Amino acid sequence: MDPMRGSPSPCSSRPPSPRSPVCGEKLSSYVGIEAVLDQLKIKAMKMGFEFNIMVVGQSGLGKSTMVNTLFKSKVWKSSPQGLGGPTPQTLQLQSVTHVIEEKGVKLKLTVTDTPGFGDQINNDKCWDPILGYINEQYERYLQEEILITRQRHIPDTRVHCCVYFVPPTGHCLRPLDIEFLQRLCRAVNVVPVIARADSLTLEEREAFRQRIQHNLKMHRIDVYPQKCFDEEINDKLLNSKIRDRIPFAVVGADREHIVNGRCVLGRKTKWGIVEVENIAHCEFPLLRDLLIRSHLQDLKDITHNVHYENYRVLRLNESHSLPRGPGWVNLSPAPSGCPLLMHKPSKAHRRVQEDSDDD
Ligand SMILES: Nc1nc2c(ncn2[C@@H]2O[C@H](COP(=O)(O)OP(=O)(O)OP(=O)(O)O)[C@@H](O)[C@H]2O)c(=O)[nH]1
Ligand SMILES: [Mg+2]
Repeated sequence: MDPMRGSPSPCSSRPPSPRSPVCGEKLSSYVGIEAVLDQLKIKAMKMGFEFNIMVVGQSGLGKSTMVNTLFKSKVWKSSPQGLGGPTPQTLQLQSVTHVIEEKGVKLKLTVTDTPGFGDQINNDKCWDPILGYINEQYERYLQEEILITRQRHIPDTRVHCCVYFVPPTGHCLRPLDIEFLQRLCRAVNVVPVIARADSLTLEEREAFRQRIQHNLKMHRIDVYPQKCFDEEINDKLLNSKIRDRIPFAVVGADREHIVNGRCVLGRKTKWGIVEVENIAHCEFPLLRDLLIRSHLQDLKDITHNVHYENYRVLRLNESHSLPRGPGWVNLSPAPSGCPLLMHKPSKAHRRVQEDSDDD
């Protein structure tokens, strides 16, 4: 037991016995239900957490640099091997996984880097490989889930959040971004960011942000955190503050510099250093806090209860006409190269799923 917090030590494998009633507390009225929180905490700490992020955007916007920034930034202090030197162009989808441990809590963080799109003469269907990958992970999970003897813990490679890089043109969203985002938002949680924000002045950033927000609204692109999933007043307050700041204006860097005796991640320019973790310089800390500190579990819940659920329903409906036999759980192959178009889920739909999960 941790004497300071009155909670069980994370190393203890058994939940603590319920607290003895304090003097004056009625013996008969105390059951010890609160101990369930400790039980959940111990279980969660033993299992650890899995979280998968994907970065998407046009070539050269700093996606690979951002992956390195995430891993090198101060919360994790873990430097993947092979970093240093110029970042090569990404030519295929690749994932980097690190297990990060803080105060006894383990997080298996996977970031999937994708090749830039949009530099072909014909950018038709340039979203196919990315949507194909997202659906492939849903399919994997589904195939495991429908097995008669399924694993107790299904490895989760589903993309919980897709960070979409908008080029810092200072104008508005391009038709290609609009088309891509419309498709992406139906399949996954999307957090748009203004890439290479150091190329815009503070006024330009703000005006660009507002124009992008307007574009998103006009084209009904429902980025994360989606308004329809705010469940209570506190969610609403917090999320509406986040919605006002989205897209975050981010800067990526994987080099460390000494500023006033401190070692900081940043981009060295002739006139000074742009510090990526300094909120006065860019909004990378807001992005990181949203992803890890405040909304990690919510991103996972929406992925499971909404996006994956849509995929599952569609796939099971598709296979409904299959004859039932000994192998009836086998689904027909997922349509390749043609990501499923999904309807916007209702809040009620998500609730129903959550209820059934609780059961
Ligand atoms: N000014 C500025 N340059 C950046 C930023 N982030 C990355 N860069 C630079 O932009 C160049 C391209 O960065 P990458 O991270 O390779 O870009 P990418 O989006 O992964 O490119 P592809 O792999 O081709 O899709 C590199 O020289 C980076 O150092 C940023 O926030 N600001
Ligand atoms: Mg790259």
